[in-house]
Amino acid sequence: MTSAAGALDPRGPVADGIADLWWLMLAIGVAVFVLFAVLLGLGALRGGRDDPEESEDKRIRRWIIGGGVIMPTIVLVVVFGATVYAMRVLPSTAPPDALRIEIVGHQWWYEVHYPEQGKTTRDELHMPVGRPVALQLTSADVIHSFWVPELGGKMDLLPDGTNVLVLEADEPGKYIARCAEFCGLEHATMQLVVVAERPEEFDAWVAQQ
Ligand SMILES: [Cu+2]
Repeated sequence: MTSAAGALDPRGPVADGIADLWWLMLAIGVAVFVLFAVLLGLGALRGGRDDPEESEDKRIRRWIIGGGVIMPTIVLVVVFGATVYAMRVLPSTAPPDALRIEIVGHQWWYEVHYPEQGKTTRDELHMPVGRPVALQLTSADVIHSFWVPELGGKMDLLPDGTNVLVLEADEPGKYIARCAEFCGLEHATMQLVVVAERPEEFDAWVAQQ
């Protein structure tokens, strides 16, 4: 079965970190929206009846400093902290036990090469579950991008360099990697099937002709 679950149904530790950050930002966004909707409602109901004891100046300062400085600072610090934490979850260099896979983007297909296994495939990537894979991404022509929402973030395939994307799948499954950078007429059809399988199944696939 090919999953169409998306980034909010993560199937690996890297995608987990990204999804957690997304939910936190959604929760903060909803909380801020509700708070301001309530304040707006209260303001409308009170109809401009102000506390006569409080000077205009003081009131303005309270809203500007509280709503315009303190609150955004708290939100930004929390989001910044959570982002830094999520970035620590996302490996930027390949762990030593990672399986190395080279991917070359072409108009409009992916060439997949396993240097240690001496295997090459087209538009199909097999990976063992529970082990990080280090994808070395490059392009033979224009800029493409590689994205498996259930497993991790997006990474560009550049013609003049190699980018490394580390992914890991927790459970066996099939996922679609889509090209996420407009690369020409058939960009929309450019995709690759990711087969995450148990290590023994992966070894059997490698052993196949
Ligand atoms: Cu494309």
